[in-house]
Amino acid sequence: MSANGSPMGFGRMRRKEDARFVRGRGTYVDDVRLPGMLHGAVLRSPLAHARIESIDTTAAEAHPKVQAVITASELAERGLAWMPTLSYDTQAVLASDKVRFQGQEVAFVVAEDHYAARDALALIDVEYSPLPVVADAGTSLDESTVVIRDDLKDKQDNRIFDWEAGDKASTDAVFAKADVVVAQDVLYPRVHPAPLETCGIVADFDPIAEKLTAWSTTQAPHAHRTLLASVLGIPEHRIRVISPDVGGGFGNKVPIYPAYLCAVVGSMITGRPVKWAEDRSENLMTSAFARDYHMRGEIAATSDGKILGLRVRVLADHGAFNCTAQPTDYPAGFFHIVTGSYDLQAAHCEVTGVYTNKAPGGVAYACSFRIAEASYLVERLVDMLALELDTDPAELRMRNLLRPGQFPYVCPTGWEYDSGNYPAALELAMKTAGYEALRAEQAAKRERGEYMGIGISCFTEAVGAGPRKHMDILGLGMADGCELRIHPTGSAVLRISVQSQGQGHETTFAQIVAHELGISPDEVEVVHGDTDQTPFGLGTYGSRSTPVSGAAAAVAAQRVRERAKLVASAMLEVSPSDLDWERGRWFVRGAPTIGRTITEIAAAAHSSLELPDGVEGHLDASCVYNPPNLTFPYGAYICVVDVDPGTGQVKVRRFIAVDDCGTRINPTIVEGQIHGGLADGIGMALMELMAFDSDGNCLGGSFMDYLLPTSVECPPWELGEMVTPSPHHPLGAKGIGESATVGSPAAVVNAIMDALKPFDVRHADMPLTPAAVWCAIQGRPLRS
Ligand code: PCD
Repeated sequence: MSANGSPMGFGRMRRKEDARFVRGRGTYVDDVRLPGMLHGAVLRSPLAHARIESIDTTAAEAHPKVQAVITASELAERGLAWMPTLSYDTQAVLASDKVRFQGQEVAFVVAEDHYAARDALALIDVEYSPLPVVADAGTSLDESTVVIRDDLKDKQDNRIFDWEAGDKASTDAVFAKADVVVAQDVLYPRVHPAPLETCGIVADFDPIAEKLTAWSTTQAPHAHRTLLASVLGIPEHRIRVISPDVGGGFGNKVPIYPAYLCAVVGSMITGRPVKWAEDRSENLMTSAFARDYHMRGEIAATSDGKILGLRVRVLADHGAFNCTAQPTDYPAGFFHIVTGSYDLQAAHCEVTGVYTNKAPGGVAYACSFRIAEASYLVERLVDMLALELDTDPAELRMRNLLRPGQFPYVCPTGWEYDSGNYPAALELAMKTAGYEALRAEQAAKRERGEYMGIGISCFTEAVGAGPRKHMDILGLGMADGCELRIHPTGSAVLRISVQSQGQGHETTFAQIVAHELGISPDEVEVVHGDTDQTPFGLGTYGSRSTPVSGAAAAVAAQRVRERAKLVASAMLEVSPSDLDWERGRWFVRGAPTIGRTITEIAAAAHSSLELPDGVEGHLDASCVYNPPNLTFPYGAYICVVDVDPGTGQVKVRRFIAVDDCGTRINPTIVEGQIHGGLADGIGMALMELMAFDSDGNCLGGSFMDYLLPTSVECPPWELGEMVTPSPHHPLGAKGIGESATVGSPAAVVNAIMDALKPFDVRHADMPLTPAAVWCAIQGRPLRS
């Protein structure tokens, strides 16, 4: 423990950043105010699909407070009417020929204040000719369906890609010999990351230095700078991206949005800084959504419950532009981890991506690139198989879970799982839940006409993208840099490429350095979110910060320690090979009282002490970490619900979550991450939905319609911990940020389906609103 109670490394400590957050002293993009700053607002399309006949901006330009009105034609002069997406598609920055989803950006007004900019939007006259709308992915590939992306050369249909993984022939073979096959259509509906802070930017282009400074709320400042450089044609060293405090990301702040480019152009035109801050409806209706996977799953097994194989077909609705974010070679992200936590012989999955007249996106909202969809599907299928075999779902899982001795395990679709003890996690969850007693309680209640359900989910995540030999995003390899500077007095500053959106990196990354060097985390300042001050790296998403950037920090600190050993050997006049390390100091082997602390060594490294040949002085070190593999956190969850058959109301009574993310740097932060993800899962299972009508009107444009879970819907979480270190991570740590969001929806839905078993309900799609549950009980289709 340090003087103020912080651990000298891993362990519980309060978050350093909260000192400013709880006092209201955070700095978010909307807090940035620059002298002479102007304000931007976006005119958006009211229609989901229409030809633009004309745009008249005369009246808006005449508004006394308006400085500029930008349309696609201004952008075209700068070659910016269209921009590349993260998935090798193009996206209209401002619509020129057509609008292709409701809320699409049509014009950008720059004015003296926010209100004037908004008012002037009403003065722009756009003439639209409506076109037929494709709001349903299921019809997008029909021959008669209108081609949405006729801007793309020779595009004849709405297909974006066909992709497959696994072995079709061997999968068909295991299905042919199976005793039981269960098949089901399962929808993972369109949801939204809905961070509390919406998206925004302050763009400041200095025409003299020809330098752009962009304060923006991004999860990936360095990648944004590189992309801005290539799109805008400004040399990368003359762009500085500053991502100050970020009020939640959840994947929503990975893409570059059209309005960001408009704000930059606005600043170029006016010579003044331009702020654009999105409102809630804009965020929900137009910025990156998640899921929208229409899945057909089949699971094959023997009659005594040995799972043999999995066959999956997915129609992925990507909206009007393919703006999903995932490594280049994986158009469906990491969906092919769909075999989950089970030992099976063969699997095959096919995914077809399609365009519809809906907002673009498809980001990995709190899952590593589509693992949420995969995990939900396999966990539903396993439960339906248990129903079919009339087996207890826990027993069926126990029978098929991977065994500890099977790691490293290569699954049928090619993933190499690093480590785990799955049966022990499920056992612990069952013990914590009191599984047997719960089943007895359920049986007694059923007799009385009370409907209680118990749902299990065993999930596996794959986080920490990723090894450069396997993945990149737009050609950028997924390694992360880090620089560690040790001051003469022994305190440190750590500069990292990733950016916290609330995860507490200023604390945990300081703890990593503290752990390696034996100093207090209070003596380590973490610098992030500013491309001028930090080394290159791909950013924070896919729970990659700890697996990749955290490893970089550990290795850099280990390099400092090795350098310190050489300096200590000079100080003590012994050979480095005679020195041993204990936390915080090098000492002479066999003479433990003779040693030097890191603080003393840091002073000596900056002093006039004669150092051994080849040792330059100072203790600074850096590292670029290229992970050898992903890390595979996993967990076993049990959810207990009570369902009111009269109203369809679901109450989540208990939630037991056993997680294994390897070494925990800060257990308090880890538990906070799990709590957040579990709440997310309850939200998706019970209430979250981005719905559209057949004209493509978005029905989820505010928090009145798009429901988020609150503490009212959440039970007190019951957490259990397992620690199986990752064998290839320098700290043994795996990511945790998204685990609970991946694992929890299936537990909730499985619990509800279990409760409805007496009504012969096998499956109903999320969100299981009271209406959806009531219709399922009545055996009626749900009309939205
Ligand atoms: N940790 C520890 N230990 C371990 C692990 C981990 O301690 N073993 C911790 C760390 O350090 C941090 C946290 O925890 O602090 C987390 O981590 P990770 O897992 O690594 O992750 P990151 O990268 O950092 O982060 C990310 C994530 C994501 S991805 C998401 S969605 C979400 C999560 O995170 N988001 C958020 N969480 C959160 N939180 C908050 N508050 N906010 C936000 O926004 Mo994506 O892809 O983006 O979709």
